[in-house]
This record gives sequence, structure tokens and C-alpha cells, in this order.
Amino acid sequence: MKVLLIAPPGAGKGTQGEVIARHFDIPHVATGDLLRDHVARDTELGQQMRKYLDEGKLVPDEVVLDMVRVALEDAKGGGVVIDGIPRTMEQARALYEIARELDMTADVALHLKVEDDELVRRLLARAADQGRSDDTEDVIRHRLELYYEVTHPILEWYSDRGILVSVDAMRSADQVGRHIITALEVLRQVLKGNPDLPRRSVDLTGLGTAFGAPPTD
Ligand code: B4P
Repeated sequence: MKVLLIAPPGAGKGTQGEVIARHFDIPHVATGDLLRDHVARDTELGQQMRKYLDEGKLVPDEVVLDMVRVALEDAKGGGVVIDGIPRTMEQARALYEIARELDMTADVALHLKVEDDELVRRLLARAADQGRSDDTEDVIRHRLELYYEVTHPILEWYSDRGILVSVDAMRSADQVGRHIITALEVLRQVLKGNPDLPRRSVDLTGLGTAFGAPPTD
């Protein structure tokens, strides 16, 4: 299973990326974690990237694309869950080319849908808990603006490719995780039987209420 996670900051990319990786026993590649690791180790790259992270700006494309190429080469032939990239249309196209070269194109682009107030609430809660340098209210707002400006439009591209699956991530992390694993398990079975099946994007955000769960808003 090769999964891309696309979501605004605070929607649960890191959280659900771990759940998916554990369930399918595949590597979890999170560009944010890789960048923060460089900063924490004070590598030359980390020193150059610290300012971008602190200010909630996107780091240069080539930095994250190089990281993800190495990770995809390591995972070649197996599954992988990628969280944090693509964040721009340029990254989406470049990632697709790298993935094609390595025969590692995504089976699914998983979109976690969460309302803005909840995103801000979660990130401020994380700030109190972990003190991440980019979890201040001003920087969170900036990261959100950036998401809607340059990342959100990529969803349409994945939708057109027929691999977009949208889930309601307003529920508890456990509920969201169960929902995602169910959807991915179904997809895995379908693809196992016929990997070349023509694909169609699917919006599962109304699924909980359709089966009697209370609405989240
Ligand atoms: P990321 O590390 O990707 O940061 P993020 O968008 O905030 O997501 P994260 O995974 O940490 O949070 P999550 O939603 O899981 O990027 C950080 C920075 O790195 C960027 O601003 C940028 O500078 C740089 N960067 C990374 N990739 C880049 C790229 N491709 N191009 C350029 N620059 C790049 O979780 C947030 C919080 O919510 C957690 O505390 C979690 O516990 C909580 N939570 C999750 N799900 C929940 C739920 N269902 N209910 C309640 N709380 C929940």
C-alpha cells in the first residue's frame, strides 16, 4: 500500500501516518519530522532550514524532494506512507515523476478534512504540550493561509487522477484511524484482485452520519 497524506496543519497527518504505517507494517516518511530532526541535530541543512520552520514557511522544494527520493528508494518494491509532501503543485508533479521512475506511484492520496477552528485548537494544545516553535497562534494562522493558497488546490489534481479519498478527521484520533484503516483495507483487497482497475476518487466524509453516528459540527 502506497499512501500520500494531504491535510492542513493539525489535521492529524503525523498521527494517522503512524497508525497506517503500523497497521500495514510499512515505513512512515514525514518531511516535517525529517526537517525537525536536522534542526535538532544542528546539521548544516538544519541550520539553513530552522528559520523556515520557525516562521511556518515552506522550505525550498529541492530539499524535501531530495529527502523523499532517498526514502522512496529505500522503500522501493514495498509500501510506504508519505506525510507532509506534496505541499505545492510543483512538488506534486516532481514527486509523481520520482515515484514513476521508481515504480512507486501512490495507490491513494488520503485527504483529512478538519475545520479551521479545530485545527487551531489542536495546534495550540500541542504548543502547550510540546512547545514546537511553529505552534504559536500567528505562525499557525500563516501555515493555514499557506495551506489554502498552495496545498489545497492539489486535491483537485489527485481527484482527477482518481486516487483521492477524503475522510472526516473531526472525530477522535482513534475513530479517524479506524475509519482510515477500514477504507484502506477495502482498497487493498480491490487492488490485489485487479491492480490495473480504473480508479475513481471517493468522498467518505459523510459516512459516519450515514451509518447513524452523530454529526461532528
Ligand atoms: P509538518 O510536520 O508536516 O507539520 P503539520 O502540518 O503541523 O502536521 P503534523 O503532522 O505535525 O501535525 P498533525 O496534523 O499530525 O510540517 C512542519 C513544517 O515543515 C512546515 O510548516 C514547513 O515549514 C516544513 N515542511 C514540511 N514538509 C514540507 C514540504 N513538503 N515543503 C515545504 N516545507 C515543508 O497533528 C497536530 C496535533 O493534533 C497533534 O498534537 C495531534 O496529537 C493532534 N491531533 C491529531 N489528530 C487529532 C484528533 N483526531 N483529535 C484531536 N487531536 C488530534
